[in-house]
Amino acid sequence: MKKIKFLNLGKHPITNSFLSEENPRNEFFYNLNLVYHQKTKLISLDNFVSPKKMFNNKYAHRASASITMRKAYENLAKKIKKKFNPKSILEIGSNDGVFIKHFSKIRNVGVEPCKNLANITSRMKIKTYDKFWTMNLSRKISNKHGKFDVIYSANTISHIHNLEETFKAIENSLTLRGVFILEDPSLLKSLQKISYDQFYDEHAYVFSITALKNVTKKTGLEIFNIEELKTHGGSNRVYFKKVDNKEIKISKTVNSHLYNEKKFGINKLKTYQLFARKVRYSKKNLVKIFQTLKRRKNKIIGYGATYKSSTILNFCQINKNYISYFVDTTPTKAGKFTPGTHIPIKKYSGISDDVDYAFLGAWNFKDEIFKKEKKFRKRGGKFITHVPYPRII
Ligand code: JHZ
Repeated sequence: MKKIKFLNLGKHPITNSFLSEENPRNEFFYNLNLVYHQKTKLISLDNFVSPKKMFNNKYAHRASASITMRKAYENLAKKIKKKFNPKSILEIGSNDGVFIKHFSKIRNVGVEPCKNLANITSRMKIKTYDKFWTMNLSRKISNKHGKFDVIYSANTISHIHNLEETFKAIENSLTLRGVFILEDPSLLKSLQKISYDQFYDEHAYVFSITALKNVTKKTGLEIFNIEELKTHGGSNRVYFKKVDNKEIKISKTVNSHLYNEKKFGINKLKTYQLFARKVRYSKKNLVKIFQTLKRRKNKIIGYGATYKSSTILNFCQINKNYISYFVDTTPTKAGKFTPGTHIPIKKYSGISDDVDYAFLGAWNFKDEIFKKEKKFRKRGGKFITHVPYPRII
């Protein structure tokens, strides 16, 4: 299958490798290049990083770290119960249990290859397999627990390299009338917002509906509904059913998404070449903002040491010379250093009075953060963002 390179984002470290020492020896770097797959219209990284290097016993991200997400998962659990009334549910990438814990009254099983996270849900008495999702695991789980009425996976399928096996294994674990619900960042939204930070080692793919339709063709699954979400800067919640299940009707949302994507040019290489030009322009302007503020002796910190921001910092070479430190609410990131750029991360306890500007690493939580940081903004403190274009807000 032919793939065409359209953007070179340079050398990048493992985004999950928050460093215990400032200048470690032998930090691992790989080339972050984006490619367009001519046949399927998938957008992916050119070279995948080994899953074992990324998803390990020291996985830092906690899905429950923000109020926005905790509420979103609680509401979704209510919605799924009402709509599908499942007797069993499986979650692929169950992280710290923020979603699956709402299904304690039915058969609930988690799959989570990061052992430190799997231990959290195991302690909650949720049967959790600390393994990667494969056909073998799907068979093993089905033999032990039966098939599932709902399979849910947020921000995980885009991390798995072998898509055909992944979807076939999901099909294998679903009951006849079962539904699979996937949530992942939207390619269309990433292109529109020039949020190239959606591309990093873990995000092997950023999905369009067009590509998802193409790659699931031979897997026995088909899309029957799509919801647009604000989470993670713009995501799609995509509902799949078995092709043989004719009871569920295909909603108009499917064709309207395909139409909108086609209109935008998702199927055309030149759309990505234009995106690449916009990314390089965005970098130039973001660096200019940092340089100007630093020249004027402003104190700049980072707000939210996200995985996404790793792409920005490493691509734009924004390091300690520009950002004094990051603040982040995640306990496992506190006291560490950002991968590649080695900026210290402090445990969040408000923004200190000497800070003039804060770079919004967690721009996808802007509303939640602005609500929390009224005092900082009132005293003249400002945020720097690169989405949809570099500016001070
Ligand atoms: P957040 C991770 O990416 C990795 P990241 C992963 N690959 C993925 O796909 C997405 O999640 C879903 C902090 N924060 O969710 C908490 C504050 O400090 O955007 C988090 O460290 N204060 C699985 O890292 C980070 O920001 C706050 O007020 O890009 C947010 O990370 C808030 C709201 C957040 O995902």
